[in-house]
Amino acid sequence: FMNARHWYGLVGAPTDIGNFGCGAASGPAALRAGGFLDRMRHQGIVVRDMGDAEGPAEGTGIGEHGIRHVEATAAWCRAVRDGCGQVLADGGTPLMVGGDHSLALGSVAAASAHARKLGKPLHVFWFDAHPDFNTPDTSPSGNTHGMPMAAACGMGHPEMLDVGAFTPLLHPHDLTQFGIRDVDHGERAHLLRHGVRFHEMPEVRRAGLVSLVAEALERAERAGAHLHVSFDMDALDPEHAPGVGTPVPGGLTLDESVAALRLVGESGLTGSFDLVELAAVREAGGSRTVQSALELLQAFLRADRRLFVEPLAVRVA
Ligand code: EXY
Ligand code: MN
Ligand code: MN
Ligand code: MN
Repeated sequence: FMNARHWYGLVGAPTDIGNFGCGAASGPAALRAGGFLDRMRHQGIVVRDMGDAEGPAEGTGIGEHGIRHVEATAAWCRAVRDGCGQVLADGGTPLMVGGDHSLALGSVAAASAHARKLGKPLHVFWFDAHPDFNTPDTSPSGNTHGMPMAAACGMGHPEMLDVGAFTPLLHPHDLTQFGIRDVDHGERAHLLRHGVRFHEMPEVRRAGLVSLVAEALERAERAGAHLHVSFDMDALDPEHAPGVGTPVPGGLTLDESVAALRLVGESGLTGSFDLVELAAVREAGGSRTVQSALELLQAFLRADRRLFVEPLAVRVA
């Protein structure tokens, strides 16, 4: 018998095109150097290194639309879309490692196309200090890493809306955000108008991260959704992840985030996963941020129910 074990495909995206110069391009190499693949293999978890997506070394600056490097961002997102799409087509779970958060537009495009093929709705869990729900007219910076979720919901520059084979990629009611603590004025208007569930830190402190995640998992379960999880390292408090492009105090602890990702894993609902904004080069001294990233990924992978539901043994003729 050949038992096809569930497997994961690491898709690196070594770019900070969405927050140029923040250092997030070092993320994939830093995670590999931190021993991620060996550490998983020693625990019997199959993670195949699919290599790195490729894209432009730099962009063309701010256009008349007020977005920085929009064409280059879209090119990187298409490369990430194809890399993650290949893993999904081959029956694996993509682990996209960034790189800045604009790249999640690519991994979400792959997840949305796959969900549509399976006849499932797409649900997204977004762990982040930021909603990343800006459009060109509400963005204070013009940086595309603050825009991917607005684009996924069909709002933004045509170049970004064209990353997917269709738009919108996601219904805003199926987007749940955790750890939010830095929302721009116009962005908040978008979130409220479109009915996005964004759990800000005061609510997370009151209700508890795990219970909010459990509620969202119930919704995803009821909907029979393909769940895409996108973890921005700046969701963590800077104490646990100093090496990020846009740190914001008062974030999630590593422990509660590990507990939340363990619960997500146990649901067996996760079809694709991002870990982004790992700007390890920005961190003076040790590798606190890389260690946090390793712990988060390990918590999810060790708990992932898909690993334990042994697929039907395939009789090898
Ligand atoms: N909301 C601010 C902006 O749009 O420029 C900051 C965005 C930070 C985005 C990081 C990836 O989460
Ligand atoms: Mn983000
Ligand atoms: Mn963020
Ligand atoms: Mn709805």
